[in-house]
Amino acid sequence: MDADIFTQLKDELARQLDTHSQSKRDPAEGWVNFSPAKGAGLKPSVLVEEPARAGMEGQRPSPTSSALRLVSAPPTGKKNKVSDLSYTGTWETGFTLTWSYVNVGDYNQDGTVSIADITPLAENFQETAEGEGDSWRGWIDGDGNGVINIGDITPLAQNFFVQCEGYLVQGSATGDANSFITTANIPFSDSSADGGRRRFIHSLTPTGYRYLRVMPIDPAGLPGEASNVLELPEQPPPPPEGDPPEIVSISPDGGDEGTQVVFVVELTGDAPFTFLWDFGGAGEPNTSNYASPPVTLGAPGTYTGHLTVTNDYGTDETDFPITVNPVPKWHVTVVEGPGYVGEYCTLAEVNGAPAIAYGERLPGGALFNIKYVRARDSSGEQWNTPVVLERDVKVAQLSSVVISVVKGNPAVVYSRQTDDPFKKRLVFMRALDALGTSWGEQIVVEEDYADLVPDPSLHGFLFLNGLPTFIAGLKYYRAIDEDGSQRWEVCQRCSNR
Ligand SMILES: [Ca+2]
Ligand SMILES: [Ca+2]
Repeated sequence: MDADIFTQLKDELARQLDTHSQSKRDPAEGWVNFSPAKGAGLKPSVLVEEPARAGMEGQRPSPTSSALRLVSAPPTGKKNKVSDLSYTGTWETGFTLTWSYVNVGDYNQDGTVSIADITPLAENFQETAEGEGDSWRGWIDGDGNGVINIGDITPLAQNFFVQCEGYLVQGSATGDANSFITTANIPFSDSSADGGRRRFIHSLTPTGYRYLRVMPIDPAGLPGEASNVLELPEQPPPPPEGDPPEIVSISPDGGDEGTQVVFVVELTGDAPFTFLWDFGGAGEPNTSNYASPPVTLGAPGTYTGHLTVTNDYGTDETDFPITVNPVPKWHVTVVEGPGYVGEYCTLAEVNGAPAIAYGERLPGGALFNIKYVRARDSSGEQWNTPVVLERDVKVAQLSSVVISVVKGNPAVVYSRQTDDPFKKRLVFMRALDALGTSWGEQIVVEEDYADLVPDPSLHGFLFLNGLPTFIAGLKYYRAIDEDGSQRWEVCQRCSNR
């Protein structure tokens, strides 16, 4: 810094202060006799002591020190008005106020307009401040002409010894200028400059007011120029009083597959409630708004349901486990298909495995193949290729193909139409081996057995007392030899006729 510039600024300040003080203040006694220190810092000796920091709002301290020549004053006047007070936040989160420090002439932003504020002027002398806004240079261009120049001494002189001790944050319920009361006192030291304008940040949660302003005070607590007034949004009404839902328990925790269960929640809180159930895929329906929804459980497994309960005062939600237990079921194996297979069928155990005799209805519907098939294993999981016992048979209606084991080998009896439509023939066949791979000749048990009723049915094919026996309608048939290969006899007509 050029000492000449400093001297020039200092002289101008002295001249202006002299003029200024004659009209507004006591003569600036003691103002003379200062000079810039040589070297770095260039802090001019302050010829005026600061007033005692009373810290008592509204009370100006009496000048007790003989060295006290000037009495401080808070920033006042239109140009010293904080006009950028703003807020962020909500009633829920609370509000944060920000504003910029305003004290015209306090170029070094130390809170006081004093001789020390010449230094930044001197250091930046003749620099442009055009478009600098809130930067350091924008601030020290006190007369706002876009250049740091001798003219910036004038605001300094006019506000000489104006002091900002801090800011009062004031709230009002109505916004009326006289209704603001102080809610916080923010000391000057709470601000930060960060290379530009000094700023204040203050967080608060208003109670009973929604209009806010800040007010600079001097060390004596005297208020200066009030800032712009903020109007906060209207405070939302307080939440209604009542207990939110709290889920205590949910039952049941599962059930058997395919069964319907009704889920019930035990909860506390004030009715009415709304419910949102999600059963996590455990059954149908998968979601419900019922308080106690019925659900038909689906596939076995472990599922995670979710329940949300809401009332006017809040919400509670929770996961809950649903275990769907498997139910033992019949094991089903399709023996033969497709086609019209499986009419007139009967089942027997043949050498330790299930075997079936049955009819296969042929295309056209009038004729059948009489077939035999045995499983490869005792549990009937795998089946052999069916053996055709007789082709193109017209099976007597409401009759059957009955199977049994005769002298160690599978055997069947079935009924069929003869060429005479009024006659129904009973046929016996026995396999030549224990598994039924190959079969013997047809034995006609009776050429026309339907003489009692039109459609006697076949049942109860047994190897009884060493002889194959069965019934057809109420006629009881028994072979005369153990493998049924000889003539059969009708032992008894089991009726009164
Ligand atoms: Ca200053
Ligand atoms: Ca200027």
